[in-house]
Amino acid sequence: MWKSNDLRESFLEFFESRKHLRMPSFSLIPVNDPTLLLIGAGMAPLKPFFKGEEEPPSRRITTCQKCVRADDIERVGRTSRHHTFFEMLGNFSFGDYYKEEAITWSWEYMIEKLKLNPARMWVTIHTDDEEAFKIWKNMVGVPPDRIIRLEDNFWGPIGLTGPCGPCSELCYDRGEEWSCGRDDCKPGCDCDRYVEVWNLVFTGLNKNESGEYLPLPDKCIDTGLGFERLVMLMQDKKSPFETELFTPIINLLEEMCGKKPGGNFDISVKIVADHIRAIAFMLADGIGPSNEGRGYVLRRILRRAARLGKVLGTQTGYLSALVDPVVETMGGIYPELRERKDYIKTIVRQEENNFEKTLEQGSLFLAEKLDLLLKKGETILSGEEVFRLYDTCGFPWELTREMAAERGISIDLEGFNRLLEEQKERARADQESKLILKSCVSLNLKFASTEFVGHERMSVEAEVLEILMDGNMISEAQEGDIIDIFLDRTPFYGESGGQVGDTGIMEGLNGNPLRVEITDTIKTLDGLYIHRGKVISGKIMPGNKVMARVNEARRKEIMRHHSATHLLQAALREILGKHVSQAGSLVSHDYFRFDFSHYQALSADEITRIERMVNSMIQENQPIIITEMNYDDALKKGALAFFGDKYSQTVRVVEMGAYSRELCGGTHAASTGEIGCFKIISENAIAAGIRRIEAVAGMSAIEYFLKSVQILKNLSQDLKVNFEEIPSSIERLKAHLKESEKEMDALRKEISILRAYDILSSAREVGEAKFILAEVPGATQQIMREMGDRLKEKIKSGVIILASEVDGKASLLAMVTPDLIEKGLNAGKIISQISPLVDGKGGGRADMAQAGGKNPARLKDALKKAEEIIGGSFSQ
Ligand code: ALA
Repeated sequence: MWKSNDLRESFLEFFESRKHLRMPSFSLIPVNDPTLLLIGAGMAPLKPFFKGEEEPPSRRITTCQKCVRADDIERVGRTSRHHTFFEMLGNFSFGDYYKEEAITWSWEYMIEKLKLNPARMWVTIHTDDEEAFKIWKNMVGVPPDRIIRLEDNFWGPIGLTGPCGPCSELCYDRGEEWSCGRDDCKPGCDCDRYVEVWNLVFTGLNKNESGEYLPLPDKCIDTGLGFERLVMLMQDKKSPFETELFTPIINLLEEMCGKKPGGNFDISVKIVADHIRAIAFMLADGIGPSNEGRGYVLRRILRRAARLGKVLGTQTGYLSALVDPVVETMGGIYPELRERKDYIKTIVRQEENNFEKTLEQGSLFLAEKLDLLLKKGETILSGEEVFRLYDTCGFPWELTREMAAERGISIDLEGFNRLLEEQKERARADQESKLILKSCVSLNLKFASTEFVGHERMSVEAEVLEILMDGNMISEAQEGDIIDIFLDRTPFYGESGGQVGDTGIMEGLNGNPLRVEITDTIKTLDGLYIHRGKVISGKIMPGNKVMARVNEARRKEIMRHHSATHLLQAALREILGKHVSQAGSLVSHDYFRFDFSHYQALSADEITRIERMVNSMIQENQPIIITEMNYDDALKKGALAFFGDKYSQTVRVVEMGAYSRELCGGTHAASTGEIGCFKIISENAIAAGIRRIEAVAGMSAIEYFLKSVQILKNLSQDLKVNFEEIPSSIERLKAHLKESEKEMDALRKEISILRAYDILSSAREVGEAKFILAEVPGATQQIMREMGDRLKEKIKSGVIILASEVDGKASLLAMVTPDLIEKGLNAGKIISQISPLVDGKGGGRADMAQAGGKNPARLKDALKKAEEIIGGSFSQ
């Protein structure tokens, strides 16, 4: 029987022997593709190669790609073909071979290599694809009645835009017993009889932003063979969950919760086994649970699994325990799982704990709402409620939907989305305008790229190619206009890879008085540079020759900060561990931030050690060497390649002595010494398991130190001590303050005693009992209690009601002696009856109760009411 590892290997070898370059799986995080949240197909990371935007390292590539798809999450566990995490085997051709090879090789692999029974194979093609029909029939020999034409055999694009085309699928007939029984059950049916194992896409089109399908420069092939399904077939199992990919997880899970046959037990177990793989792989690739984007996908999957765990009867901590079998089964193929195992487990554990709290609060709240709806006979939970659960309890809407559905109630998703949108709108507007520019494919520009000379030079003579204003092409711009300029070449670095865009100036040549102040530079996904700026003088039009000059001082500071991020990353990996990997960054001229995976806050000691290490790397003054090389060679040399870095056939490797070697397209100082100085200014969490360091380098770091020293100097002058004595001096002041506060408290007490005596004299007497109702302006709740206690000492029997106003707020206090409690008086009840008069709420014990309120103007009314209550109950 085929082992899963051997199967994976046999596929890759099969295509290697057909001259394909085997590449390791790409990260689950898409690079430079704002239309895509996660990698969900083998071809997704290769989009630029299909589109001809980047040169592939080979015209034939084969991979086993990690994929996550969360759109069909509800079907996971119920069918044998839905998974959130799965592996996709694929062979790809970029303008090399086409249908004939793709089809015949797929057959050869399935029938000759894997020895699957050809009598059980069916194929589907796109309705109009005569070419594919002929190849299947004549070259492969599939009987025509087993070639099914399907209208929807058209694949892609993945994400909003990208390569796509008609496809052809290989299906394996598992036999009558798997059929749904419908008369028209055949390949393409939704049931489990005909398993679609391999999808061959004849990728000839690209869908653009306007929704048009345009031919790609070259015809390509993209195939996807579902690995889990293949293992299922080759091991003759009922579903992938019974194969060795899942059984170690399922066995442990059943051991933890005790097998409970019947009900939804089996399905829940499968869902959890599926989800834990997605969780482990996403965390390993540096995605941290959060409320945005892919972080939210992860959080949703994690919370769903955590909740199911509760249903299955497991203990908290069970999810993190399930990470072990995932790492054991898959860690050999995907070493990132092994490297980050502890990190993954810690984050899962933290999320589980947090979710437990959320779940308790949210479930109670939701149950209440659902009860109410059911009572009223309604069937829809409003968008506002769903949003409130999401916003205040961190409840994913999908979970609300599931829990509501369990009680026959649906949710107003539209209303929820509207509220969510409103909340995000403002923050997004800015980001969006940049994104549109970044992916400006709809502009119809007549040129394809901008030559970037900014690695070597800070100024260059260039030609203006196009000018945009508010997104429209214009033929001329005047003084005062804010415009976007395209040049044939530029020294301006365009915002990308975390580094901000350059600013500077463009000036006319040959006496042309033109002057444009450039305030930002953006790089589009197609590699065009957009210079945004304001015309200060003269006119600008396409065809003008200009001198483009980067603000050099600012750029040099940016370079210092960028180089410092590399040293920081090296130091973090040295001091915290190799699980640290970059999760994002922003490099500016006056500070930078660096996001990375790590499970807990850094200690003060760790921060100092990191700062020392980076500064000593700076002082070593190692040259910063940048080389262009082949992507594979770079990885072989151990260069760190991270999210946000662009991959292509040739990559830039930035080396700083022996400390750091990273793939990076940014601009850098010439040597580490140029960075000058480094200081961390803050460290905190931005998502579970993702930390953010903000730091300064170069002149900004010097300024930071100068400013800090100035503050110390001022302090030392104020305190009249020298620097070293400042802490002890502050300690003394603090002790002094505490002492004074104590004295003040004692004085307050004394005053309240004196006032209590005063009040006592105003007490009304009924037999043995004394009734005290008094306003004590300025008395805090604490003082009122003191006064109450004093008064109670003085009277054997009675009721005390005090009312005060402090800082515009009302306070009330009631005390009742035990003998009167027996007679039916109750301090708590009095307070709960009188506090509404001052817009307050309160209550307490029978002998003592307090309340605050917002309306002190009605304190007198409250006292009056108290008098009535007391009088009333006493006379009873
Ligand atoms: N890209 C194709 C798929 O995912 C092969 O099915």
